[in-house]
Amino acid sequence: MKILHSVPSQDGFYMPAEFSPHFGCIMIFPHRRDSWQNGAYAARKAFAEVIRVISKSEKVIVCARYDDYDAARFMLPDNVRVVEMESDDSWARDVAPTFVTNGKNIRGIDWGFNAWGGLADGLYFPWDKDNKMARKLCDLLDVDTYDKRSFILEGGSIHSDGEGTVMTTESCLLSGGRNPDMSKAEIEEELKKYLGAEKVLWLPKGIYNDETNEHIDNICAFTSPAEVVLSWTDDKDDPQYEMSESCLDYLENTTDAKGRKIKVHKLPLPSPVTVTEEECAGLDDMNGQPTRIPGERLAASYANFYISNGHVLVPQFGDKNDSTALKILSELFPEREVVGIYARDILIGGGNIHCITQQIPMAEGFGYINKA
Ligand code: KQY
Repeated sequence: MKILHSVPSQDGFYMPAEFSPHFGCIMIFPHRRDSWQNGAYAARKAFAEVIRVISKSEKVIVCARYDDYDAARFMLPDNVRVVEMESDDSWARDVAPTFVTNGKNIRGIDWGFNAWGGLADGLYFPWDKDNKMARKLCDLLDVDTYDKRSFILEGGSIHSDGEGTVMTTESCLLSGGRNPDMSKAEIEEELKKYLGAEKVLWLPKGIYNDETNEHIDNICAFTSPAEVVLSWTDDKDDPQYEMSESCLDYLENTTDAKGRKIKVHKLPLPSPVTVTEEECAGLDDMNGQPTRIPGERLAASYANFYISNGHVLVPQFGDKNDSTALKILSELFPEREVVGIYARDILIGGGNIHCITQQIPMAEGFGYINKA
């Protein structure tokens, strides 16, 4: 594994779309008692279900802390690789490397991670174990690594169509806790250089009360080049309405890197999901402060799905719109099986299925272990 100080796009590397073939997927076994209620018991069951489905069509590598290794090994299928690795929490999307490819090989990007805003508005302290994971994972996989720790970025804040277009949100990437000394134009330039993109789409907003400063992966996702789903509500009294509307307006008035109009499919949101008194009681406090307050609205969205080689794994909330979301996504992914997974116990941690997964693209020059 070499540490690289060159620039991926200049080396011929780019970030492929999530719907392109994968070698596998990285996940982290949950443990943090102020993120996951009742010692992460329910979250572990939900993660295990996600892992079980993904592992049907791609290799899953699960990082577990020393203390959790036995529990992870016991709960997870034999074809899943469990490796011991320390972490602060369990958001592989944000702390694992972003992988780029030149069509033959893959490399990882090691971005800086500061728990979604550092001392300005980050969600926990310290975050040093999480910040080391991308490099450790590149080492484990034996892929060369771009050192970009000077730039704060989480994987959940970017989506790529693999054809030159990357999407993000202004609310997240221009937030004061990430790269406050850089202008929007400078941030855009870094995204283009590191993700091999020619155009960055800046959606103004994300999901209401999303504690990541509104990651793109909760509001909008590519389902194919020039085609996206956008989280949507028709309720004009919901603060989400204006947020989604501003994104729709933006998407309808722009084109992608290839000059194509973007086809937008509205993906209805579930009715607002709020955390209960009982759930809050199951969460440890964080440095003396409650992690969540009963009645707090969680950032529930069906757009936080994961596209594996064989499936699309979609969060479900016990809501009347659960089946509508599955139907819409089934039509958009006709070659994959669309599977709903009850995900309230992941949502309580502050994210969902996409946030706990990070895909490793397929490449002919990479494959250090047998395929799933
Ligand atoms: O949504 C994500 N990508 C991560 C959410 C982190 C929440 C921490 N409580």
